Amino acid sequence: MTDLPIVYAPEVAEAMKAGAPLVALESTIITHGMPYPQNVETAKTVEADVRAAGAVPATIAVLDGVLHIGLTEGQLEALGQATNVMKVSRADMPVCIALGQTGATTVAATMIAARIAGIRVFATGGIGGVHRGAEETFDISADLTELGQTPVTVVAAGPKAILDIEKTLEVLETQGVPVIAYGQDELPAFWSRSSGLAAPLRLDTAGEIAQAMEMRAAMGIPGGQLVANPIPEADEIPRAEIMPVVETALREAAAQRIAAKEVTPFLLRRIFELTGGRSLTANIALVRNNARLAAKIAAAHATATS
Ligand code: PSU
Repeated sequence: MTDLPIVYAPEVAEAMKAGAPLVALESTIITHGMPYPQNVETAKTVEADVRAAGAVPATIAVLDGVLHIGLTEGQLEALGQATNVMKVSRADMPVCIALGQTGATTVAATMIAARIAGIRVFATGGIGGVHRGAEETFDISADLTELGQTPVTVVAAGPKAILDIEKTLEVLETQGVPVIAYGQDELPAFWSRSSGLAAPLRLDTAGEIAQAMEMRAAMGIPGGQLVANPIPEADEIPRAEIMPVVETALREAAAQRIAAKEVTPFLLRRIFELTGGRSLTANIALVRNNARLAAKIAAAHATATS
């Protein structure tokens, strides 16, 4: 049998032994979601937010063929500046590890790694979903099917507004994934608190979200939960402002025939340029907000199961 090369950061290993709350964090947002140096600064700040909220952060990445659960500051810094890092999902993470390569984990890959490590809660910015025009391209993120099969609660700020949000909700429903808006009825849409669509479920406390996760496990239902946490009001870009920018970026992506894994990084980069950096400020604020909520959910879960 081939063993999985896996390394736990000391802080993570200690928390696991003590049954302390842990929050998984992904690395694609560092390598493909934000420019340097804001990517590394944000990764460090988000880890500090998790600690301040009483949990231990575990940023996940594949470094030279080893799955890391928790990164040192030096590793974060190196990853944030590295070029030609793979963006790995369910399909390519085993290949990346087998060949000794370096890969940043998407939501799907981070969920798999969190499951292996026994981490139940994970914070990110926004999940991948059904891209516009998917009826032609079949471009549907593997994040959605992962949520249907891997038992991790993912805290995001809702589907990115670059997606077809209605179709994303449909696929999540088919996959049996509870989509839970936190503290409001409407589904948030990443940079905006509003999407124009009602969320399938609403919960108002971290404790309730942890209870729902535990009940799912008790019933033997596979899969995770998606928590859609609205961006703080002070940081949001209202829908009316962001949507025309999104449309422009989408038109450019189509004209340049950007496809598959390149679509999301291309759109995030163009929206950053078109908003004069405002989309990045919002992105950083929403990730931090998600990290804080994830830490509270992890703490409630640790208390309930200790
Ligand atoms: N959240 C962000 N920025 C990102 C992502 C999430 O704020 O870049 C990444 C996640 O890793 C997610 C990926 O899995 O975008 C979606 O990519 P795709 O649409 O190719 O599945």
